Amino acid sequence: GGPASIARFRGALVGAVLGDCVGGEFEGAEEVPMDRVLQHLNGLQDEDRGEGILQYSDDTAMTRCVVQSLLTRAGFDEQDMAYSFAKEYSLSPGRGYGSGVIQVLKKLRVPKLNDVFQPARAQFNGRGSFGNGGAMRAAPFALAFRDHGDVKRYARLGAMLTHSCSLGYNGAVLQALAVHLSLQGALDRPHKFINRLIMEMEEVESEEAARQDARLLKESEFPFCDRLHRVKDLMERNQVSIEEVISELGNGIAALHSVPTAIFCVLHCLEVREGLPENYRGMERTMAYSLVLGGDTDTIACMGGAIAGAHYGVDAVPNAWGRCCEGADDADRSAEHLHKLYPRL
Ligand code: 8NA
Ligand code: MG
Ligand code: MG
Repeated sequence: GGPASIARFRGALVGAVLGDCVGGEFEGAEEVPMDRVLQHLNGLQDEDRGEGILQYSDDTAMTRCVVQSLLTRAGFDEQDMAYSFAKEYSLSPGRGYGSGVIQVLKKLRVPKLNDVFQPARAQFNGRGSFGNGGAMRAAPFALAFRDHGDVKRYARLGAMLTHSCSLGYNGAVLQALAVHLSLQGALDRPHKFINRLIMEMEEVESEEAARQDARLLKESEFPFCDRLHRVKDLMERNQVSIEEVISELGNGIAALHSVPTAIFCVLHCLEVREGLPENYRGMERTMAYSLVLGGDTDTIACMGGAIAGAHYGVDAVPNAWGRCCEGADDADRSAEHLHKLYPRL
């Protein structure tokens, strides 16, 4: 489809659910052999698979809250979104939430809380969380706002409801921007795409709060820009090993160690790659490649799935895979609703 087509919208949200559901199998695993990944993915083709449906985790649970809040409030409403996260957690606490964020979600379970950003600010002795929990749910902001300034602004605020450290919320800004650009067709020119992200993040990371958090955590001055430059270096190489990707970009639960990784997975898998099945197309390659990296596989595949889905569109998601994932149909319908509301030029 063309820029911001309905197929791209649906691909973004279905791709995110797919990544979360198929990635759950390997979450926290240190090393994941490719044959185990392929076995897992091939199992999704079985019409009468015994394992049943793959459940979604916190990534999708919170993404659904973001979508519902953006739709029902027709825009960003921090009180509504915060309460929606808290309610979802209390109804379904066993979705694999990070151990820190649970405390925020419990405090947010008060309707009409005066300052909904306060519980997040109290995390980790006032430093705030740098986990990828803000980034994992950032895709819908790219589907609700057309202007890239709005995408940045609201992705940031939406993440700050649980992640007040700039290394947490700026990961959400980066993820939302990647989905935004992908929706516009920007992945047709991968080098331009990565340069654009670097340029955007240079502006984002020059803010004083970001500089201060980077210093405090002993990161480089522009941590996300630095990682995006590494993504660019890896893109320019013919051969890249899994070990190098992990050591250069990371595969952990920090936004800094997972958002640039997810972006790299998508970029790397735009082309046919050795070691991945020849019958796989871009979407399947992105999923398989995110899983062999190990670590926070559900979240990396979820973020990569959203960016890749916005590029390839929903038709690139194998039907059998979609049918195996809890919440895929729902994500598909939500994407249609968001597309109807997407501001027209
Ligand atoms: P979070 O805000 O609780 O952060 C996740 C974890 O990161 C915390 O529990 C801490 O260990 C650490 N952390 C974050 N900020 C700081 C800080 N300032 N100082 C010290 N430590 C810090 O939760 P979240 O919403 O960011 O969750 C992120 C991930 O956790 C998601 O991938 C989600 O799926 C989940 N999760 C991951 C795994 C895994 O093995 N990778 C397992 C279960 C849950
Ligand atoms: Mg999860
Ligand atoms: Mg995770």
